[in-house]
Amino acid sequence: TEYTAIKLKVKEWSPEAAKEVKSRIPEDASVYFVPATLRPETMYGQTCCFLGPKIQYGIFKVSDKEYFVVTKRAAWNMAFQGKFFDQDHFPRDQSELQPVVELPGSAFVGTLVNAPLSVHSEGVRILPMETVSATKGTGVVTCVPSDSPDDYATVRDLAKKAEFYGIQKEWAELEIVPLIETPAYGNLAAKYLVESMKIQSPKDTTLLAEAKDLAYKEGFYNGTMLVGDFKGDKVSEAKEKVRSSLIKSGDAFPFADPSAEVISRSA
Ligand code: ZZB
Repeated sequence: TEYTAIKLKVKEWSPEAAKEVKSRIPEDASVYFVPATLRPETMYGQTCCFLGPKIQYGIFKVSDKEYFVVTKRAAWNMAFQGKFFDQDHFPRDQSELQPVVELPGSAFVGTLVNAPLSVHSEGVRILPMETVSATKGTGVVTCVPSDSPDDYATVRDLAKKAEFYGIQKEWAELEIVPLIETPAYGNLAAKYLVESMKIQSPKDTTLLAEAKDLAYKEGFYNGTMLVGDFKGDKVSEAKEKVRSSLIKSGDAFPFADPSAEVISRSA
């Protein structure tokens, strides 16, 4: 699967992560959470970024000034795509690729990051999502509740049970702005599908997989951009343009996940 990896720069650590990071990462270095997405054209609508609370994440050194937060598995894949080592050096063993810090996703919850292109330029929070897969992409998932049914169901649940999740309710309640107009599902496809299919919770995985498939197809084949530099373009055309522009600005890079479990479709 060919993803776009997006760089979400840390603005303020959660207290738990701050303790671990303090002595190990230089003050002047930038640390990025790096979600892998198949929908770069939806980055305008990012409202938070998800980690699996029980999944282990590493902070890996890219250069003196740059660090990435991803799963070890993703870092290993990135190492073969020119990250972390000198150009011609391919690591032979995972022991060559040690994280500077290793923590479960739960420790990062509450961290404030800058999400490129997002209308929420003040930043978005790292939040927990139980259904993140440790063996797909980077294990980091950027949240676009307008167009991803899983994300819509999850933020709704997080806001409803904020205390249970140990988060501030408002972190899960950033405004959901319309990004894409579709003939079948209106301009908030995920909300429409979750409500009309009566999806009750993020655990309704069978229905959510079906909703995701419908949202992908309708968005890609029939969607029109409502925001951004390519407003008015068909999604099928805007997708590649937004991707190129994010890569050109240094806010993203191509990332392949050859070993990802393929769930329902090919990109
Ligand atoms: C932003 C986004 C916006 C996404 C959207 C989807 C949609 P797929 O199709 O199964 O290959 N994702 C990435 N990594 C993981 C993970 N480790 N665990 C759980 N979810 C993950 O999945 C690719 C999409 O699943 C990615 O694209 C990411 O969410 C999420 F409007 O990024 B996406 C209709 C979907 N819309």
